[in-house]
Amino acid sequence: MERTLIILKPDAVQRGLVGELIARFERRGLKISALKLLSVSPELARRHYAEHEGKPFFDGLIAYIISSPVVVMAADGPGAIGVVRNTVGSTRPAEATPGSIRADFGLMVGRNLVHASDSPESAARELALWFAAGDFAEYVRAIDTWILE
Ligand code: D4T
Repeated sequence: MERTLIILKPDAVQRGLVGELIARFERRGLKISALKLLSVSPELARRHYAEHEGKPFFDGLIAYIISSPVVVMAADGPGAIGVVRNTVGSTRPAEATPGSIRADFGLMVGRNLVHASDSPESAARELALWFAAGDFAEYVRAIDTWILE
């Protein structure tokens, strides 16, 4: 079972899409193991996006992510990291596959609604950045036998 980090970015919160986007992950069969809404500090934003420091879009990216609260969650499931990336769609909404979140709700790369970890290493780093160990709920869903073989 894998665990991945998902951030519903400020545009998702401001546009009232939080419930609809979480529902997509739930309907896929993923299990929420942590969930919170918070205002992001510039320090946390810079640490999260450290790999992009120095790139031309970095300052705009930080300004965007701290501009309004975000909803951050951990989702569990077999192959969860890849499954969530596919559910979210390509970085540039204009190139995303119809049916993915970014294609269905977005137009521009700087307003692409959702972040999702892109590898096991990123997931481990990002989960530790956004959550404390005690934030995760370990539980069984009665419905799991109808989702997991
Ligand atoms: P995130 O990290 O937000 O899930 O997006 P991706 O994983 O899909 O894409 P990324 O790391 O390559 O980019 C991070 C973040 O930067 C914004 N961005 C990216 C941008 O504003 N302009 C650009 O040219 C690129 C490449 C969008 C996502």
